[in-house]
Amino acid sequence: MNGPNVMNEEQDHVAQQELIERARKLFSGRVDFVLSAPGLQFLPDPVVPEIAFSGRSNVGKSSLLNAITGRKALARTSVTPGRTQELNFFDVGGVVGELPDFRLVDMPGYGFAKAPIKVVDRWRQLVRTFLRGRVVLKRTLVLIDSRHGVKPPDLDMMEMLDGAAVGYRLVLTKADKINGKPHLIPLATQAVELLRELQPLTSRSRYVFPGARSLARPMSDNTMNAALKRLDFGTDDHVSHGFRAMARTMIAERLHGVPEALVEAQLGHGKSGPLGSAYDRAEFMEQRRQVMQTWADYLDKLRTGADVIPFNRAA
Ligand SMILES: Nc1nc2c(ncn2[C@@H]2O[C@H](COP(=O)(O)OP(=O)(O)O)[C@@H](O)[C@H]2O)c(=O)[nH]1
Ligand SMILES: [Mg+2]
Repeated sequence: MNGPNVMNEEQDHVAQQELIERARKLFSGRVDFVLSAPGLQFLPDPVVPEIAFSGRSNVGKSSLLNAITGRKALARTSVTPGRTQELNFFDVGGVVGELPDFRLVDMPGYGFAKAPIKVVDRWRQLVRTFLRGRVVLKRTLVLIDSRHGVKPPDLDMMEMLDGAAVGYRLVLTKADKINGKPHLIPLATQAVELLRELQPLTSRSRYVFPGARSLARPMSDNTMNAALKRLDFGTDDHVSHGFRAMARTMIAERLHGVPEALVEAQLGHGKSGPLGSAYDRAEFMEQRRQVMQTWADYLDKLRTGADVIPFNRAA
């Protein structure tokens, strides 16, 4: 019955083991620091494929390089952000004295808060020119701190990579430092519709909710509260966080049959105990999606004062 699938899984597993073994052999061979290039005139000749590691200062580039190559201190890991302003090259594979199989490139970090404009400009110039002109650069890894997610400087980096037509993959670091689990919010069809309506109005921004003064920044935390104020709700009456509390109470009181623990899980309250965590898993996304849809339909009903025919478009 499950023959073909089992075969595929086994084949995948074998293929993966072979890859892991090849990587182990490769990295137990030559991995040598080549040079540190503070400017483009110092780059090694572009003669073998290169894979670059990029990310904010302190995100864990050097640590990842060390972990992949199995060396403790190949790339210097530092706790002083923004100190390295060089492109560091490492030969991997092959015999010393001959060309390596490929090179790894530890790129200078970005996003350091207190760097002078001149340093940032120099960084931008170096990285952009490197990305544009480096034909042997096959792939770039963009490291993202899992605790903070994608930040504006990371978007800048991805846009530079897009501009240079260099393919990239995101790597999440410091996952061991995350407290709790990521919080997923399924959207009701109405919410998706509204976002689609909004898109033509904000497509010049990279953000779904750009700032009022600058499209280059996300909306401020206070914008929703300011909007409520303009609607004449004083801060004693209502603040944006109150929508959560309102949902919590009204779903329990007015929408019968929705388990309390499911609502708690959807709000990310992550209560401990057998009930609290029962729904806090990916398998319950369908139930959680239904709660959000029922809630949205109920709110529509309050607004129109009558039952609404639910949207049937796929979210
Ligand atoms: N807990 C934890 N610490 C990490 C991880 N990756 C890097 N670090 C630490 O973060 C700091 C900066 O790392 P480093 O590799 O120098 O970052 P770089 O500036 O991007 O090269 C060091 O203290 C590392 O030990 C990780 O996955 N988990
Ligand atoms: Mg480093």
